[in-house]
Amino acid sequence: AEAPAPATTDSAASGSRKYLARPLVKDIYTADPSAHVFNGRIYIYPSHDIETGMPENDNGDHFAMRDYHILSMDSIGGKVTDHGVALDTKDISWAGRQLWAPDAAYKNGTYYLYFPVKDKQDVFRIGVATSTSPTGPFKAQPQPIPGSLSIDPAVFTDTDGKTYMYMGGIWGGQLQRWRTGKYDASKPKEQEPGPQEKALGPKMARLTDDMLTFAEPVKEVQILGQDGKPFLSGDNKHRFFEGGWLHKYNGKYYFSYSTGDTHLLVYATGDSPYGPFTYQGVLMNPVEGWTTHHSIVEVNGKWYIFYHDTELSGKTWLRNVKVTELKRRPDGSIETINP
Ligand code: FUB
Repeated sequence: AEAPAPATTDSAASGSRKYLARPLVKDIYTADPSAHVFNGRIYIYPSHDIETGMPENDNGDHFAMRDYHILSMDSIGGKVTDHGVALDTKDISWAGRQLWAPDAAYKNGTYYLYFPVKDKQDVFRIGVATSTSPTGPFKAQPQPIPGSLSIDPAVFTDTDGKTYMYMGGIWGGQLQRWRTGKYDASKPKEQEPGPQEKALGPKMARLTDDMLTFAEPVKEVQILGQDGKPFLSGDNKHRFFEGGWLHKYNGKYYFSYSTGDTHLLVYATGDSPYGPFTYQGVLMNPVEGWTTHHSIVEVNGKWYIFYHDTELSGKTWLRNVKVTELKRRPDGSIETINP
């Protein structure tokens, strides 16, 4: 049984395109929407933005979120239900602060919520919580996933049933602090590799069959330019910053991500969930707000991108999730969205 629905927002303008690119909920601030279709219903796993008065800085201290609310709707443009608190930092024994962008998966009767949060030493790790309902409440495992690091978990299950997690983000996401394989707290955001060095890539690993741990050592995902060479760190219109997402279309794997300080969503394609992925182009031009974070999902044969901007508040740390259609050309390439 699903948790009771404390609030509903009728964001629909059924039968028209009016609902697209409008905030999906207005009574709470939401961001980083990871959308999935479970049993024919659309579930959105977003961050829950709140005002905490933390100063704004490049480490993202002002993103001091404490819990998750899961949203659902029966169709794109349908009524959006906010299912209330699904997981709270106080119920994660190892957590310190900052509950950032989550993702979710389903297997054999259990829903898995993957979440990044700083541990008590202020190091981002990725945890997993389980529930028999897609809307929770979720119960967190007593430890973070061993070997997990940084932020923005995105979980992809392939057609053969194997599940992979992609993760990572630079600057406040701390990826630059893992360059030697061990966490080095003395590395501030300025210690991204030098502009002529290879950019840092996202990380990935296959999950074990029980979905709770990694089945293999964490690897770096290779993202290559059209010339077949990896992007340099100084190439900030193309290099990975945060917010990776993997989807599959016509047998190809599409890895999309945010370029952060150049405010773009871009995508690259490959022939395996492990990559390498070759850059193809811009998915979405900059939104209102510092950056956006997205997911891509197929609903009834059409493809949609869920993302956020700051339309409701005008503040970087108080965001609202939206959805719009993703259009592909006959060759599978994606048309750039101007939000
Ligand atoms: O919501 C906190 C962080 O902001 C996310 O982890 C990033 O992807 C960015 O959206």
